[in-house]
Amino acid sequence: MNLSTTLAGIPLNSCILNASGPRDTTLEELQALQTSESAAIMMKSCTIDSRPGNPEPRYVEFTGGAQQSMGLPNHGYQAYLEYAQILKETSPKPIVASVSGLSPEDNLHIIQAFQDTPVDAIELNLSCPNIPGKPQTAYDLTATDRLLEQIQSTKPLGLKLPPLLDPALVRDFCSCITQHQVSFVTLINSVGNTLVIDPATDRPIIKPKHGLGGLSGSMIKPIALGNVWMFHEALKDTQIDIIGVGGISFGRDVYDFLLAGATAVQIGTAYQSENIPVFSRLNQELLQVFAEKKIASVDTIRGTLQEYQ
Ligand code: RRO
Repeated sequence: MNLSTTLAGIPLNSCILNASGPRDTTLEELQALQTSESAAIMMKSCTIDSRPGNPEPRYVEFTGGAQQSMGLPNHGYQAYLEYAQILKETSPKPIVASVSGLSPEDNLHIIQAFQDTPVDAIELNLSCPNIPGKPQTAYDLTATDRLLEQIQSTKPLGLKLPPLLDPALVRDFCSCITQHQVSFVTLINSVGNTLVIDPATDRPIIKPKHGLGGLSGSMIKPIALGNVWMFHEALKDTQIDIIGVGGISFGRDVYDFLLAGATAVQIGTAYQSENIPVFSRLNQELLQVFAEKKIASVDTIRGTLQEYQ
């Protein structure tokens, strides 16, 4: 019995890794991930230039989830080229760059820059909800198609997507990406443009973007799971892998995402609140679920969710 999997041709010793965003911006944070039980090192989404991000308060946790509008704080892509080099010198653990340029040209430039580096894959983030004046690219299929057409990557390329809330949208999206060289989709980014009001002040709890921000944590798990299940249906005859992310707090949650068709999962909010020990806990809990259900491997259960007949 083991938790290993293969994502976009890359062997992973567990199906559980960190999500881009929490605790993956600095070299020190990435080094902590390197020695953790996270199966890979996902780096913070990067832009051409370093950014301080949005004004605070910009992150709040509450029962069942969190809301944030971080605003892409990162050190600029050149720092992550360097961090990947340093990380790879001490360990072969897979490294995934996350690219979130502020324009199609920026994305093409950054993806090109990562080609001659030791990163194992690139996750193109088409779904950051928190940059005022910049809509989430993945909600514009024409723009997405145009961008994918121009990308040339020898590294496996994945797309981080926002929730798509109807099977017809999922089918159209999948018809588009199967025309291009996409190796995996990561489902889902935070649920964007949500509003939480603080009862003590009658104001939004976060400052940026009129109080609108991305919702994450256990309250979004059914949305994420529905997206994985819809994409699994649309992509099952293709080679495109699915990474599930959204509200995973326990081993049982990981198991649910595997049943719905995920090849691996990412941990965001739970990693933010629990830090590095979350990965060993989730691996242990998932092993326990596998043992109880006599499951030998991730491969044997992926996408096997049984519907009512
Ligand atoms: O940095 C952020 O505000 C952020 C990003 Br790039 C993203 O992709 N998703 C999110 O919820 N926050």
